[in-house]
Amino acid sequence: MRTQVAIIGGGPSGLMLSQLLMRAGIDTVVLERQSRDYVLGRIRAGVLEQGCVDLLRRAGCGDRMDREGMVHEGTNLSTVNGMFRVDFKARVGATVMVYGQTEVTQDLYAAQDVLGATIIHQARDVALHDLTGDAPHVTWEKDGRSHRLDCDYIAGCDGFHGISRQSIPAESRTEYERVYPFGWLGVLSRTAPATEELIYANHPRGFALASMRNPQLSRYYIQVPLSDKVEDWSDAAFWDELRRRLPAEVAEVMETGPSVEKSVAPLRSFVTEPMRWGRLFLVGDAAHIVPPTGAKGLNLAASDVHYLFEALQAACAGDAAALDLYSDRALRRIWGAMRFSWWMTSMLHRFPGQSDFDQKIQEAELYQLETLETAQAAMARNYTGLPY
Ligand code: FAS
Ligand code: PHB
Repeated sequence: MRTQVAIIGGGPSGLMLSQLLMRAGIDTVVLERQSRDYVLGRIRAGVLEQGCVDLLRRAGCGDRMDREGMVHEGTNLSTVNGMFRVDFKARVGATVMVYGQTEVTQDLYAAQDVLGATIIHQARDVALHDLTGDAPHVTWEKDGRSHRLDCDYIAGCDGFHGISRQSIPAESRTEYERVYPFGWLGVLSRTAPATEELIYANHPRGFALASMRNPQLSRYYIQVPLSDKVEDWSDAAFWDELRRRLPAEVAEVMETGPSVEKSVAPLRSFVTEPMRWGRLFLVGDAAHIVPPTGAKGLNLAASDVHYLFEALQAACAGDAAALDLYSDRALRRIWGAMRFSWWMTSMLHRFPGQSDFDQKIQEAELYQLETLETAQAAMARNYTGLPY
């Protein structure tokens, strides 16, 4: 087999890149380790920046998002002193789209089907070869046989646990990491959202987040110790703890119900540099991870895709110079979102052993956000998306 761009990973990064390249007349093959149903069964991000929304529309995948997605002009934050709102529209003239990653992935798969994309699922033992040579290629196992795909370029879109980042020699990679001493317990429930917009709650018992997928589907999170497992939390215990952390006026009237999905996710900040090695280009979670507090994970994957698509389009037309700029260009925006996600996480969570001074600094940070328009503008600019 031969293609122009081999894409490792059939999550949002891989599918978005394949869709854009195919629409530009560039041939791709996507290699995905899991089944399609498995990929579509994941519950992850919920908030799309304007840049991600624009990219999905540009890829011809925005129709259902525009019909079913919810445009949010601001968000709420709460402390023990009450709840306040940051108005994105008023501060920076921007909004976000609330539309689940699961739906985004479904729309991308549907669009790829229309284009007749080659997406090989359950590709096992994917390996990358001759990345700095003249014959880059990918091999994998499937149906008891070995397969080979020759290509011009390889996009590593295979997430944090994928093979692509590991295919860059360790001595040629610099990795930056911060692991947070807590996790998020997330619940999806077929209940009406507690409020029209999200609530990020800073509480002495720990962080909580009230989010949603649509008017009948709510998504909630509470900070839990790293040692907690899903089976440690009954639905009743979750709802009780969530109500203790949300503002009383919200907790008293919110609808609860059985969880349709419940999971614990660890939180980390991670970046690997560079994002290019010969003919291999890392995209999305393969290169970076952010704590979900800033709703940046999926959105950073989108800006990586945007930059790499533009560079590959030029390279396939004979101008490979843009490929040399990809890594630095992507990392500039990645570090901006890395900082914001760290800032939101540091401001809103209870850190084990944090001092009274740390607590007062969190309260001062939140008070500035409540009372200073310039502080709100900075948050609004970062939350709705730094420029591409
Ligand atoms: P993904 O991990 O989504 O996709 C990588 C794909 O590559 C997967 O389908 C995987 O099966 C495949 N793969 C892996 N190894 C392979 C191999 N060797 N060969 C072939 N295929 C391989 N972001 C937010 O903004 N908000 C959130 O609330 C949020 N919650 C999250 C919760 C969890 C549990 C996780 C893990 C992530 C969460 N994220 C969140 C971040 C998430 O949305 C990612 O940013 C997003 O999935 C990135 O997309 P990809 O880069 O495509 O990586
Ligand atoms: C979600 O709805 O899953 C969500 C929203 C905002 C975040 C994180 C997760 O910051």
